[in-house]
Amino acid sequence: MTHNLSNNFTVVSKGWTAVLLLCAVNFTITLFYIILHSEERVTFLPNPKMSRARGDALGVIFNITLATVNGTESPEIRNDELQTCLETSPLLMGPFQVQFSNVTLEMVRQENPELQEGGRWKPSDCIGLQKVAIIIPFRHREEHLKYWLFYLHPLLQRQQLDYGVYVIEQDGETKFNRAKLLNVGFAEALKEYDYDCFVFSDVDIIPMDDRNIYKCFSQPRHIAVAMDKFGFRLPYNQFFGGVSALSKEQYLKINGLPNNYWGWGGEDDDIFMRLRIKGLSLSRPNGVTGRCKMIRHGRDKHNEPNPKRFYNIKHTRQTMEFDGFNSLKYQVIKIVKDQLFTKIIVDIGSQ
Ligand code: UDH
Ligand code: MN
Repeated sequence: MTHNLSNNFTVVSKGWTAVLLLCAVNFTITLFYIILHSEERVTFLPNPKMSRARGDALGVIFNITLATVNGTESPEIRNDELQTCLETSPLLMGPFQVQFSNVTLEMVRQENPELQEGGRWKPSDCIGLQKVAIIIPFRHREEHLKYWLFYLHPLLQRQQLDYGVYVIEQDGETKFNRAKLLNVGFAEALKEYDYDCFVFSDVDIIPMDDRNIYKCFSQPRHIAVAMDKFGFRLPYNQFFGGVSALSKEQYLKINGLPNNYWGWGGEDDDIFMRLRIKGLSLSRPNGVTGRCKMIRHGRDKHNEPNPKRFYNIKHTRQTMEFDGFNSLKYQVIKIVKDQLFTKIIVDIGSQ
């Protein structure tokens, strides 16, 4: 009898130990799940510093969320642990006011302390969806450049792009050649970083909605589709001017941009022809998201309308094979690294 009792006791006690062990395993698994899950949420949340600097509603929401998830600040996340940013950035605000007054370069530098030298930036809490080089053709437009930098740096950061800003300045006073400068920008930016997308932007065009993403799409992207100077609509259906984006592959497929458009006009239509000839089509934002402002200006010296542009556009099919990236020649005079941009001063010759 005594023997039986002690036997029963051992059986019962073994049962309890097993139950306790199961509880412990269950608890550990749950704990692991909670830790993993909370890290995922932290990774996808917006960059706190950036939102706070802007003082926008998102920043406030973010701080509260972060505090509940983590108790304190986001921990340093190592680069090899980063996940790709969300397809749609959670930092986008939609439409915003654009006006041209009271901006200095120093102000823009102070407002963008996270920029790496040369106007480079990438998200710190996720991997940017694309590596984008923004190429700006430039000469004597310092006044416009500061507004561009003032609006575009915060916008590109809200879009969570891994980007760099390249200002390609034509040296001397020969006839301006926008498309050739853009070709130089493509070549020079690629020497610095493995960019996979190139946004070609006039210095005087500012988007009015950050949902108009400065990145590349499966088809060449026209970005400045609703400019104020054209009554917020396309001037004509084939228009590819102002701001547009080509992936590295799309650019190379059309042998880059023409080098033979000296003076104003026609080069954007030539690019459109190149795309059409190579069987590419256009991708565009809608007319609301695609609103842009152009800073009002007169005609520049040494950029008079190019009388040859109509003749050139008619012959793109033939000329594009030997005039473009494969025939590009230029001489870099100087490279200036500013906090806000990389300026490349270049001799592109003359007509
Ligand atoms: N650009 C310069 N310097 C120049 C010429 C052109 O930086 O001397 C660049 C700049 O990025 C500019 C872009 O080339 O945004 C395109 O040139 P643009 O702004 O002159 O072209 P747009 O079509 O102007 O805007 C046409 C002339 C406007 C005359 C209007 C008179 N009412
Ligand atoms: Mn302009």
